[in-house]
Amino acid sequence: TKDSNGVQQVLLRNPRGASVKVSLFGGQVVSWKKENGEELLFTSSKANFKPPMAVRGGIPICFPQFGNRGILEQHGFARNRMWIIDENPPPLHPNDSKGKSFVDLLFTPSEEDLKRWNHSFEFRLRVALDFDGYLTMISRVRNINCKPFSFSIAYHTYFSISDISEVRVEGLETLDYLDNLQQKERFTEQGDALTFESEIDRVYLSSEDVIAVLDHEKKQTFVIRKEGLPDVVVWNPWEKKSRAIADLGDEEYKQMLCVDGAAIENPINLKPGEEWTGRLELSVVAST
Ligand code: TA6
Repeated sequence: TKDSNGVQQVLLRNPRGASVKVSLFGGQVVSWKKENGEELLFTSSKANFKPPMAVRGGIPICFPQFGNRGILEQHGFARNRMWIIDENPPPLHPNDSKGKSFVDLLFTPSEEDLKRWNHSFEFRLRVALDFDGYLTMISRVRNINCKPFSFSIAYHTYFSISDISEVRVEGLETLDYLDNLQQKERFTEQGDALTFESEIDRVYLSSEDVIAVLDHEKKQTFVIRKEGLPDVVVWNPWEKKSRAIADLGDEEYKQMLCVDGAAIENPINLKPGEEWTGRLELSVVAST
């Protein structure tokens, strides 16, 4: 299918009617629906679907840089580039295909990109939807025999929630985190579950556990499982910052929360020919 700007999208469906839509622009998941058609990812009503900016919502991939402390644009360039469908990807484990509908995408740097970030790599992304509606994203980044390089990565996941003040996040309780809103960077989470009453912009470090995003009103919980992605970004712009974001409605911060599987504190270093794999699995379960 194509979106309103003629950008190609791939629609994945499972036998129960759940679906995932992936845009070739940015390799961005733009929709993940339950079998009852309920959309699970947030997309801003003011999102602009015209390249070269990433759509505000879904799951933009921040690569090869997270944030704006580096030589590249905010969150790197992968989300602002056209990807292609990878017709003959190197095989993954059979479990990554069995009973799933999936698409394999490929991103390689353009001449322009190489001028700004002179490392030749292949970024292969598999997006898969399984029988139970689980969404899995597997990233494989390979250093194509150039000098060693390091990168950061985040699956910038905009969860659709009913009301930010009714949401809790479990699994981050005792972790250290870097706070993007304060000068002194590193803190340790003291609380039990994470709740929200103001802007939050943190990177929780070395989270090995499963993360749960509990939406009290919808009585459902997003479950985040990840491998190779030790950090977790938690972001909500809240009211003041939302007004400064052109492609986000002033009140929409109430219906979104970003909880991103990421590798930020310790960038991934690849020697020539080496490949890194990062895996994110999202599911949603009914909860009381
Ligand atoms: O979540 C971390 C963060 O860097 C925030 O500071 C905010 O800028 C957010 O990402 C969105 O970034 P974007 O470039 O997509 O507007």
